Amino acid sequence: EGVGPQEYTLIKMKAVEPLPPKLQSLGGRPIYLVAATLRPETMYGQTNCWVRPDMKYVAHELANGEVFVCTLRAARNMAYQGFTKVNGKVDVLLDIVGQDIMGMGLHAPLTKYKMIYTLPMLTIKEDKGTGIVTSVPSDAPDDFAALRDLKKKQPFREKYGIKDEMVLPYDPVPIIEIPGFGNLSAVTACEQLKVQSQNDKDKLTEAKERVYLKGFYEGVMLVGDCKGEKVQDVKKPIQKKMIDRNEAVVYQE
Ligand code: A2H
Repeated sequence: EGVGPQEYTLIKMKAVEPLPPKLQSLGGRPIYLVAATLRPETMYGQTNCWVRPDMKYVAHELANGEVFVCTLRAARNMAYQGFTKVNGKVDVLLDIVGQDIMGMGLHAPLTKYKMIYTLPMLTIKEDKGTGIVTSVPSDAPDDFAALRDLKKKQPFREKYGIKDEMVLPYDPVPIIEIPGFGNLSAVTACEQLKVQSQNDKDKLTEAKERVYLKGFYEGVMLVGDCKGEKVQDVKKPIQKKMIDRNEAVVYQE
């Protein structure tokens, strides 16, 4: 990081009607919450989508008529990457905050869950990706800790208007085996380090260090077309499969 642009896969999560009140003026249009990820091969394990309740987002229109929800900062980057009608120009349709799209139903690619929901994550950064993050609690310690916080704390769900059925039925899905960490590496690492919550910053950093590199070199897929193959060999083919189905696009920043 730091030198030259970082390539992300933008995962397109399609809004399911009925739309939340703040988006209702866009009814009938193809609306996507878009999440930047470095791990397209983990999309089999998506359980929810993270948004930050107090963060500003925009709904903006692309050249192809689709509507993307993300930060204005990300929308501006997209406008210089051929996403919009006029190069460098963002067509903002709506200004919203995360809470306006909380508890929203989405269809996400590759996951076994028919519908997933937007849930609150308070540690999302404004200056990275789209401000929308897809959640894979099996393989991302941050996602596991944040999902467990919501599952454990009813008042936390209530504060953001999250219904039990948007959280409680969703469990980490075994999708990648990492030697020494089993098939739910983020859960294993969080247990080893006794991570208490999503705010346990130092322990989460350590948990990530334990699993990410090892996962890249030694992880093996347990699901999908690439079952049995190594993580480092399947990133590109799985990214391509989603792009070909109009479920993802490449995004740089
Ligand atoms: B990754 P890097 Cl399974 N704020 O996707 C906080 N985190 C953000 C973010 C933001 N604004 N935008 C993206 N991210 C997360 C999957 C995943 C990710 C797995 C394992 C590791 C992992 C599922 N969440 O990231 O600083 C997104 O989470 C490892 C760092 O550019 C994105 O990929 O390296 C990753 O951070 C990009 O972070």
